[in-house]
Amino acid sequence: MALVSATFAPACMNLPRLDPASLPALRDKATAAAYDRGALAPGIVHLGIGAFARAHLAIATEAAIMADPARPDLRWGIVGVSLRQADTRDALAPQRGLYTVAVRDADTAGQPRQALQVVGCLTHLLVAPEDPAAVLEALAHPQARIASLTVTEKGYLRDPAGAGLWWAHPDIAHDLGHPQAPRSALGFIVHALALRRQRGLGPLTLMSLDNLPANGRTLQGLVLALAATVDPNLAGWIQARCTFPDSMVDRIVPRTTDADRDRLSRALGARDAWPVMTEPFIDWAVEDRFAAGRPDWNAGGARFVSEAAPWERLKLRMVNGSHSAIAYLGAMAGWDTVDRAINEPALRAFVQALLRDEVAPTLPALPGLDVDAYGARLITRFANPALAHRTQQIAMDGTQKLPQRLLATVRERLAAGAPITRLALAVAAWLHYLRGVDEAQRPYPVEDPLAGELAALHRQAQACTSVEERARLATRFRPVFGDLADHPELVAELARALQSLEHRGVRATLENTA
Ligand code: CS2
Repeated sequence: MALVSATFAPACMNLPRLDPASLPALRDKATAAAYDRGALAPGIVHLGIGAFARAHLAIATEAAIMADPARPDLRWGIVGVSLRQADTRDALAPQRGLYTVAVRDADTAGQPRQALQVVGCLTHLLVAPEDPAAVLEALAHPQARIASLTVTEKGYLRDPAGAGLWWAHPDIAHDLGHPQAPRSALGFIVHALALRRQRGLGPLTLMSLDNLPANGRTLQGLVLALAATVDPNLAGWIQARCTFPDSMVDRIVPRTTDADRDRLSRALGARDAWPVMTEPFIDWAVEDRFAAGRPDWNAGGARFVSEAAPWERLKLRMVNGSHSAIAYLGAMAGWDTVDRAINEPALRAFVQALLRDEVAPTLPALPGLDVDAYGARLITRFANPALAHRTQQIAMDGTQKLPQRLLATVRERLAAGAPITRLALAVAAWLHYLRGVDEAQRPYPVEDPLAGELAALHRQAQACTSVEERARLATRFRPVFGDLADHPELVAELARALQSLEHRGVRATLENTA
């Protein structure tokens, strides 16, 4: 399913298309690239060129290119790769890769406002299934220095039954047999690194920008495992020469809607087929371990750190943990967007207490970080009325998200004998969500790479005779709960929360829990 339809709302149909020729006329409405785009080298190949990468990596890269306006750093053009669909390329090719980022929030009177920037550093767009050889060549280009990824949690093909690569996944089997035409991000990386090695080219930095703990090291483990199967010497070469920095990325980037495109195009004075909407906030802590140089991303708000793990933990548990809690509770209660949900006093109080009492105590002290202020700012970010971030969007792929967002915190607190009531309610909200119908009986699809397994779990749960039995059964779902199966306190807390969600509903449960 295409994320955004290829049609335009009629209101902006008469506007000229955004492209290099239309740029000069737009400069009073948007800031825009002011360097020679044609001279950009293809220094970064980005796998998964979705909205997030275009509002985060590309914005920081654009700033880095222009850090010294007298001498733009032209090494860092981005080649954007879509691993599945052609829609991004179809929308942006007629615009020669130009697109607009709208930074949205509300003014002091609560009125939505936006600042527009036309981004120039995305120079090429490739669609992997159409032309896998072009993707391999982009990664094996002599001027490529960094391969970055936002392929979402499920794109790493980690084995749901344990650690390591999911050898049984059909894409892995396919990629081992088709070095010239891989399908997975891992397959492209491994076979492109083999080409670089054969051709005597320099190494790449492989940089994951996904919301996974130890995202770089995780990627490294998976790449090396696949490479060792292809050729043990290749794995050795990668190990010795390439780097895999860990990073924490943070920016809320909801899916662009047709209404967004229309409104943006009218404000810009040119039709942009696929702009990106985001918040003013941006954060990025990345380990300074680059095998072949890097842009001066400081200029775009990045921080280079020696160890990203504490920042990842902070962000995954505070931002993403509470985001997922809001998503499941909000979706069930019919609160369609995050700002709508967080303006419910009971939900806001619940999230504040969750962050303060159950998440913050598990975080390491970080230099210069006031965790209470971080939490307060997060609530303000969630309340941004100009984003309309849909709870159903965040609810997707729960099996891939819950372990690092909520259950890692649960595990630590249980080990320390600390209460988990609010964390358990968030997890129970996910279990409750799996029934596929909200409190107003509106059905929705449960989108998850393990949707089949979840449907089976749900069916088995229906046959249980008590809520305790259902909670215990749920904790045995290994991809999410791992070694927490049958944990008595977790089972008891989940059962209590489920009982309340099912019989009293989201609002009353929250009023009773915060
Ligand atoms: C969200 C994230 O969709 C989701 O799962 O929690 O995309 C979130 O908006 C970003 O990680 C914020 O940095």
